[in-house]
Amino acid sequence: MRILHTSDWHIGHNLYGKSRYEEFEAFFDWLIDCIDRERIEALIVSGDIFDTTNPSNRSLEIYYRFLWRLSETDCRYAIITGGNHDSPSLLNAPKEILRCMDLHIFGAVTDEISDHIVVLNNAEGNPGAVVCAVPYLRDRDIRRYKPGQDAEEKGLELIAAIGEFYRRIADEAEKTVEKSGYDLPVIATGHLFAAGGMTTEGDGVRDIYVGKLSAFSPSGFPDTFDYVALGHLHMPQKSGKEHIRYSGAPLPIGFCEAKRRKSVVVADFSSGKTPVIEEITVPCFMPLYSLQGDSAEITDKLRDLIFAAEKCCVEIIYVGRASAVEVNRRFTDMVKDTPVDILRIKNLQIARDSEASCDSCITLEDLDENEVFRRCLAVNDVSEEDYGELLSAYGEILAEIHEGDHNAE
Ligand SMILES: [Mn+2]
Repeated sequence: MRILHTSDWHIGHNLYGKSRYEEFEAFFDWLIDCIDRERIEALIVSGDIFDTTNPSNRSLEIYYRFLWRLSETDCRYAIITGGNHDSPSLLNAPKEILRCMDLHIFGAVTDEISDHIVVLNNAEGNPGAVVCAVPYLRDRDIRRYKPGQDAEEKGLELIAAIGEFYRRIADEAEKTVEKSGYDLPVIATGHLFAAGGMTTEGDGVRDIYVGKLSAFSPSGFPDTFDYVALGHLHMPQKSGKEHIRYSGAPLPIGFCEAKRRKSVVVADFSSGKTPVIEEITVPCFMPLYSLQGDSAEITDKLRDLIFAAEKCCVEIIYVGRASAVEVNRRFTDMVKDTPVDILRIKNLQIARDSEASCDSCITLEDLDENEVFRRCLAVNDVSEEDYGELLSAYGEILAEIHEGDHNAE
């Protein structure tokens, strides 16, 4: 059984307002080719299918077109699980019809743990592997509300509940293996932040645990699992052990990821329960460049890019004394009618000066919602002692906004 593991597609993501539909289409063309070439028999997608809980119709079209094309390949199964960016009810809406094509959707956890077990048959029609399909586990799905708990207690309880869920599903998988009469490999999925995971600033990974002190330890995954296909972190990485992995996002989610290699993972179980694991590099469909320097340096770099005549997106970090208006005009005039698209110009000098004097030159784009709230606390003379409670309450509100399944009814 050959399995391809990917996650964090974030279909519909835009980069500073620039839509990326062509990149998504190019990625799915490549993925279909890759699935053919690698003779993949099952596809696992570990959450964050869409970038928002309310994706555009174009995003939906790209997703369904991909699923249809997948059904035309020799890949017999897809296991698609929800992430913290997804609307569970949106993913689940076409669940029944997709199941007819052996495309199995898990928007959120259900009360019945056996619903989350999928037996994959091999080419001969015999059981070949068992998948424990676990989507992003929301606090309200797996933990009972108790009044009066602080953020840390809630966080620790949530982590314990996640561990308990994996233990229960591992037991269920073992029963399924026993019933099958074969010595089957067990594969689990997850969309969570495993302790020790790597992120970079600006890579679009949104905090999911309100109590920041806790993260799920990869040693909490039962030994029953022969492979754990994780999503949530956008950099490809192992989590403690060889067989517990984040595939990472296939497209860079921000300029900070411009030079990072993107990949998907192939896990091959043809020689037994220990998989042979291989990372396959995803090509870059739209080069991103972050150019930093004074006017002359940036002008040179832009000239090189224009000369190369390759479609690309650029972020400019300008260090110098010229006014923002002048800088913007100079560089946007330069790239006019060329394949170079400037998405963002940041004036580092003005930003530095303003930190020392006034805030008027920092735009909202430079701050995330947590930073805005911290500034609001400071302006309102809230004492630092009260920050903790207020920040965690604010975190809960943000989680409700980001993760609320607003069209569920
Ligand atoms: Mn993600």
